[in-house]
Amino acid sequence: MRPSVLLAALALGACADVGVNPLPPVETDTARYASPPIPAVLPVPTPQQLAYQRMETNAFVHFGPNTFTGVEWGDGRTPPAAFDPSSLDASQWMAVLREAGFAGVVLVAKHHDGFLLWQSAHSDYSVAASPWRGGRGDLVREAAEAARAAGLEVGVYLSPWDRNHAAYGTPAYNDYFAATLEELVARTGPPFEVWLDGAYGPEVTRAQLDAYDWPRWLGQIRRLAPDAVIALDQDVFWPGNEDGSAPRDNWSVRPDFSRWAPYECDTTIRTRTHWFWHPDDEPRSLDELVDVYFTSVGRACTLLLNVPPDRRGLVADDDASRLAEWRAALDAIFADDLARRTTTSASSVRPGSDGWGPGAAVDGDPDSFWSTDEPTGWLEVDLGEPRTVNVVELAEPVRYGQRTASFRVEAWTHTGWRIVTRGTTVNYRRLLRVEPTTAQRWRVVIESGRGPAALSTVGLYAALDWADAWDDRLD
Ligand code: FUL
Repeated sequence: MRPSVLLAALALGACADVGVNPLPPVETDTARYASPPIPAVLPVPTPQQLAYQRMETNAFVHFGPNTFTGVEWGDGRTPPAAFDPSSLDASQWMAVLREAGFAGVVLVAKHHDGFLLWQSAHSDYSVAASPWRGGRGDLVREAAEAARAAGLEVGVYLSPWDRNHAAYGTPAYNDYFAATLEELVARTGPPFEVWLDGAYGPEVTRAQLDAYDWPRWLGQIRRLAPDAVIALDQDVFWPGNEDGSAPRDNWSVRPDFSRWAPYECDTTIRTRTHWFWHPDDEPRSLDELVDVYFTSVGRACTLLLNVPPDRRGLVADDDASRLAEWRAALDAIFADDLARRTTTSASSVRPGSDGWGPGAAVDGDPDSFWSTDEPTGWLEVDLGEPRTVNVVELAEPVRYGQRTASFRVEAWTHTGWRIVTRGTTVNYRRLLRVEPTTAQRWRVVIESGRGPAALSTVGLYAALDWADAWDDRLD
């Protein structure tokens, strides 16, 4: 991680909180969350945060003058003539992204070089000055329309650090930034996410950073896009790396438990440090990208995977085929949940749970859940016959707060219950890669937690083709 990025995160008032105190004070608010009847443990997600977490995988699109000059951080002096994709087709991007299973796409509308990918009334440094489409193209509008037509939600990235704008670092820049935000949202329609990147280079002074009018910009986003989550470190948080990896012990809360704070794992499909397309880069291996899924989505972190279009203005063929392989691999891994609608039993069931017993954890409905009256308990799944399993999926109903602090997964053998794996947090979703284990009866034991134990999902999968590859990556 670049120190500038960390400093910027600190400047925003919230750096990554890896390894939060696992047994925090418990506050409950039964009255506000009485239906269905389980006491909420605070904090709970906002509806926007919950909707965002349910998206699970989104794509990031970095494209601009840097694509053509081969740099990552343009200095803001690249002539607009450099921006000249030969056959740009945003609907091709969106078809690839949709096929790959992404729920949304975050468009980089202005990177640090200050070049605007839309027709703006407030700057000449934009697509309007480029040869692309004779200077009449509006990439933000076009990409947003193509995304929505493909069924993808749209988010926007607008860099506060601007290496082109003459007023950068002065109060006048705040007006410019606010005006461009307004234009941007008018073009994209309501975004699901607004990404205000905190990065800046060594030439930036403290006084320039202090001149940013965060309260104004954030207030403006809340007004223009009330359903959006704001990154970084406002509604969704950066986990402290760009590898696509969240901590195994992942509490989606601020360290003082004052509010809900889910992670977003941003990483890139090509060479790790490259967000823009470069001719010599290759897509990361399928193995690595499957790993990314388990270390992000599998640890309750929404994945934001960057897929940068090439100089033609198309998603490169090798990226498109790697994404298709990735989707196929994930579909195959999760094709058959062996636990779905099997026989279940539990240590106890919370009275008045709307009829939701342990079966609610294997019904495929993320909104129904098993719960007890105690912070500990177990839920057993009987598969009817011995099956070999190497992926375990758990989830808890985080709508009512995050509770599990430690758990273990066990399989019944002729000598009794054998521990297959153990962990700390379950959170929104937990995927555990375990040694292939053959058993008919499986159980999840919640060993400790905040408030009554609850599980909305227990899933068991046989992804045995991957067993060798995962040998050194087991949970
Ligand atoms: C960083 C930026 O500096 C990179 O260029 C990229 O946009 C990444 C997603 O965020 O802070």
